Amino acid sequence: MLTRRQLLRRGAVGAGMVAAPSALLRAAPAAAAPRFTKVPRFTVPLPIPATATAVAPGTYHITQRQTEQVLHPRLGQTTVWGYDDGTLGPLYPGPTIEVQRGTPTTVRYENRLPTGHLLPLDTSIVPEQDATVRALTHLHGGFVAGADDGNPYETEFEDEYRQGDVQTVMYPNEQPAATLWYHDHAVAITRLNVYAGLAAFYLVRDADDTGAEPNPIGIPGGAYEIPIVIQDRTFTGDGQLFYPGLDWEPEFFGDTAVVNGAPFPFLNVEPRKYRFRLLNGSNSRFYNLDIAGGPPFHHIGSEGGMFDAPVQTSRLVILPAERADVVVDFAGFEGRDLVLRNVKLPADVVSPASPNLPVIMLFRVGTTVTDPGPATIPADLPGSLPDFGTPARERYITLEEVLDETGEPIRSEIDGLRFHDPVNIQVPAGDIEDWLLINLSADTHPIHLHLPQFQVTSRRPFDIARYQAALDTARAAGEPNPDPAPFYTGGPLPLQTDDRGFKDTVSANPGVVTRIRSPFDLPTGVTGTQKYVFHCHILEHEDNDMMRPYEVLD
Ligand SMILES: [Cu+2]
Repeated sequence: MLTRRQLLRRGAVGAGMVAAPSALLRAAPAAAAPRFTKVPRFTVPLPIPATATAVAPGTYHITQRQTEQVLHPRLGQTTVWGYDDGTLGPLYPGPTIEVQRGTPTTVRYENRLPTGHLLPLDTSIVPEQDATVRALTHLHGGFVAGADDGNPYETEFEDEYRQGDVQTVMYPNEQPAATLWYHDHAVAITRLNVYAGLAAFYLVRDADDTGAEPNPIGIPGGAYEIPIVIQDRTFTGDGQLFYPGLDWEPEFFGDTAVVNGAPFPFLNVEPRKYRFRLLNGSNSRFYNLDIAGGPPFHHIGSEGGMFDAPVQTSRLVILPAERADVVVDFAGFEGRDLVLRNVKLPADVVSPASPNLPVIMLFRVGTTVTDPGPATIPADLPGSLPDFGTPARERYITLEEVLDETGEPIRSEIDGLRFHDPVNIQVPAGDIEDWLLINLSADTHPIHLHLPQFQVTSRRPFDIARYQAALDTARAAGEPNPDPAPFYTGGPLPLQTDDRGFKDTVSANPGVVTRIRSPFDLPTGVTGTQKYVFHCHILEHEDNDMMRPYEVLD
């Protein structure tokens, strides 16, 4: 008999079809409505995320609340969870926090969510089987102290934020201008909290990357700079968010592309250059974006900020939590409708995604230009090629999927350990380390480190079976993970285009050792042991043990 996973891999059924019937019954109205709503394409405009209003210079009060929002007229009012800055009400996606490099931000996050979850919750993977809604906000990509990071190792579960609780954090904003995002990170329910809507942009600006037009870099700005978060969702027959349950699913893939909160939107553009700050905010889905018959992407930056120079590409692979800063020039495409597609992934990037989601949104190119903007794509950008020098040490880190006796995934692990197992990685502050991500599973995992922006230095294929055998022997003897060097089956693979920049999330492909070189500096004035996590950013994996603590020792 085929397992659920095999069915998914064969594409025989969509994610929705494997849902526990109980969740469907609970979500469906008494009258026989269709199970799922198919939302028509390109009928609503792309929303531009609102900008958060500070309560005082550098100070924000953000409240998590449940609300109803019209994502698309076909859906009616959809219940979502949003971030409320106190002036605009709760929003999905949340309001963008925009800051200046060098000026710290204080944020007070207050949980005013219901105590019961909006979505089916598998309590079997939650500490103490506690079904109470918790919130915990993480600044993804932020260079911050452990206590301000919003990670579930620091909070040790019992200190996560229940209804009425307040999380207060300070973000120093010492880092280069970059596209960061804040999103929920409560242990074992992150996938549900983010799916319900708790995600928003956080943009760090500096004297070059002002966001205005013109600017010293010569890139588009003002109304021509647009943050775009791509997510996938499935909607029930009555227009509500559908999430399969009640059992943990190894991945979630929706049938509807939701961009800045709108299903399959269109964006009217002028025939000129735009800057799009792309974020994959999906739970599990990877995208390989292209603009069918349209202009290429000029890739200008990744998670850590700007590249040293743009890279032109017609395809852009973006995994959960990755960001791609791109310039797209619509000149010469006057009057055209251009579809942003999601095409087949490159062979080395492996995902069990089903159903496919081939269409994301539409660019409707007008015929007139209000303001011509930059005449050319700049040849030089203010970033640099990462070059961290000689590492103090190497760590061999295994990525593994745990299967039950029928071959069905029951959880994922790092180093053969679960999240709550004792910490095994402690890095002296200021050290540079190479982490070798040894992917023994069948799928690609986007691995995210809290704290640093790192460099991808190599990707090399290795023999999974032989390494696994050596690993089993080592584990039986209580020894650490073996060095993968004797198990390589070839030389370094070509790096991916986004490996050029500073990264906080990297695709670790199956059968490949992905070597990242990372500095473990702490922000100015931060002393003492700092607690962080690193994890797979497939949220279903992260929630079910593909996350580990690590410490920076000062
Ligand atoms: Cu994963």
